[in-house]
Amino acid sequence: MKSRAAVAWEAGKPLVIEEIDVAGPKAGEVLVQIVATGVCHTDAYTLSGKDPEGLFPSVFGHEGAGIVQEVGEGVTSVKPGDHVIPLYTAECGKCKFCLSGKTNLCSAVRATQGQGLMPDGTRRFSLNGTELNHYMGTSTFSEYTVVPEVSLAKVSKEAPLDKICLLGCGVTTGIGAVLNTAKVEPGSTVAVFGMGGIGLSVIQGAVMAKAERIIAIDVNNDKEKIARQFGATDFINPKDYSNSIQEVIVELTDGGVDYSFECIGNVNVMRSALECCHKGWGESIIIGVAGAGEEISTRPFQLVTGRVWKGSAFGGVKGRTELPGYVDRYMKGEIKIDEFVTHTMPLDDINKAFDLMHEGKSIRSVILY
Ligand code: NAD
Ligand code: AHE
Ligand code: ZN
Repeated sequence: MKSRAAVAWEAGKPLVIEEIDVAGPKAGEVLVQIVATGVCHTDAYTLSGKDPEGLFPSVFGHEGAGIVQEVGEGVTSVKPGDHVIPLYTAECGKCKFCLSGKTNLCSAVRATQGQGLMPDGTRRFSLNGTELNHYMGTSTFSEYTVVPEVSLAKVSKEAPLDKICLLGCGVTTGIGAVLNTAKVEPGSTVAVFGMGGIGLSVIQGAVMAKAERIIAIDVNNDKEKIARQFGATDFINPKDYSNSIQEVIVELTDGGVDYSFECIGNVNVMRSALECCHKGWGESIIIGVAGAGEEISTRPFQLVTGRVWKGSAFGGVKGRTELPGYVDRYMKGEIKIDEFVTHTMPLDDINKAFDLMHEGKSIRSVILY
């Protein structure tokens, strides 16, 4: 079938709207009509050429929601008409990772996913005979996409797809990092670096966890208002200080924070986020994605003296099991999503969504097909 899609032909170049060919779902696969998709910084990161797994040409997008159109042989968990959120972290329930009870990092389709392929090693997207790579197992920048059955969370049909698409990445990642990865306790002091969709979701998670003090840090002063609306008690712009941001935070918090979260993808800020943690128990969670070849560093003494460095992917959330519950909690008013959507636009304007993100003018742009 034909599908309108935004194609990434080359690193660093704008996406091009094309009418691509989408082949039907094979065994274990599902054809989904994407109704809406958010644009996450990770899409911009891969488009920049800094992602070691970045492939061109590709159909990006990983924060979508849609409706099942057709299922391949053997698919039993979803049927045409079901509302779904594609998952870049699959959940097969059978692999070593899923069975461990220790992680959400399912291995069922991850290897082929990173190579831009479906699990059988082939592609479903092409244009004039040229094959296009899949991306993160989701490719939500195409109106019609094919994904593995294990990469779909079936959710309530009552929920608006143009909002719950953000549970496909940003909102879930931030809340999950607080509740699953850090397990923030009531009364905690928390520092959050980067006030994009991820950092604001961390703030939302910290409020849910009943953190007492939530310090938002961003180099863009325009982010202060929304950070406080989400529940930040303090806002700090590192540019306002001559000493390091970790020194500023340690002084402000009588020795450091209980938990910090890096939501930018900057390895220098990752160091600051670790070093602003309290001696003996402070934990720092890396969420931001850094470019190929970049490395983190700190004095080992920081860890010897009790600080802990952790990372979090998709907030440690097992998508098929837990995402339907996140959707229900949104419907009950317990999770905020609408407040993240600062812009909506048709697919034709998708490059504007990237511009707004780079200019610091948006939290989330949602593409409506
Ligand atoms: P975004 O671009 O919307 O927000 C980033 C924010 O960081 C902006 O407000 C910007 O002003 C601020 N910032 C930039 N440099 C800064 C600095 N030196 N100090 C303080 N603030 C600074 O991005 P996003 O969509 O919220 O994504 C954030 C990061 O999280 C990206 O690296 C993205 O790839 C990553 N991410 C990771 C996961 C995961 O599962 N681990 C999931 C989603 C996104
Ligand atoms: N391809 C990159 C890694 C990118 C990365 O870390 N992705 C996050 C999700 S970002 C969503 O916006 C993630 O879940 N990672 C775990 C995984 O299995 O990919 C690289 O460096 O190679
Ligand atoms: Zn994302």
